[in-house]
Amino acid sequence: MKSWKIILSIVRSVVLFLFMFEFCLAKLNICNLIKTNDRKITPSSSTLKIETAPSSMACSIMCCNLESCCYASYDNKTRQCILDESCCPQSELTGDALMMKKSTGSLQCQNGWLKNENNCYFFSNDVMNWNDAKSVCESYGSMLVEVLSSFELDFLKATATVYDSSFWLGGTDIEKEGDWIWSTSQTDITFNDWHVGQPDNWNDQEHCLLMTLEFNLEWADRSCTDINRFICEKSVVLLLDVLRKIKMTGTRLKWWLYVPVVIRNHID
Ligand SMILES: [Ca+2]
Ligand SMILES: [Ca+2]
Repeated sequence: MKSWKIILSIVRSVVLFLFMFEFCLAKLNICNLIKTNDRKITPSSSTLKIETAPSSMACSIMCCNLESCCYASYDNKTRQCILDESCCPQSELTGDALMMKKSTGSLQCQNGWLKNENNCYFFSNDVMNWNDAKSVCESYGSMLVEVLSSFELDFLKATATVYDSSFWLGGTDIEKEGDWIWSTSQTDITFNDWHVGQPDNWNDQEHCLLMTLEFNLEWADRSCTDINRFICEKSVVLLLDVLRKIKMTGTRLKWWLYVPVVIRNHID
């Protein structure tokens, strides 16, 4: 009986540890800090706190945990951590310090993907029909792009202009004629950039959404079997995703060792 109790208490501790661990990481996830070497904040009226911290990482975390903090600086010699609410604080040159700006933007996109806000976008070189394009995006752990704002649209158009190509987007009315939805999220297309006179369901056979060069990159409905380039979209990789990947690839014994490295890569 006693050994059962011991096992139960060990299991409980492990579960609690894992829960706390993920919770703490989730908190860190939302705070990415961009560093500037050889400078420190000059204390001023916008300074929130001046504290002693054991490391620049600890100083970064203090800034992450303080909502009004925009910039932190850490002096390796004096161990002084200065938190400032200004996103453009007064600063001075000093060889032993570094400054860290809090960014709501998160980590980076993988090679070949472009970052805009908190999403990564892949503009294909290959051409294929709409269904194949959707499958390829899914095989990348992403979706055929869904355009939700003018900010996102401007980014997509600007990039498509550089590539000088038409691109499939993730919209379709294949399920019900005239009911345009984003195929992955199954949500109605409310924000749109249809060219005048589109969608026209020409020949009763146009059910897929193309950002087309023909209309200066405005939208048109086209036959889903047409062959075009396409754009995939996914959220930036967050630390938890990295963690899950490490766990899944079976390096279980070492994954907790990776964590400080992953965090350090981004803030130290
Ligand atoms: Ca249609
Ligand atoms: Ca059309």
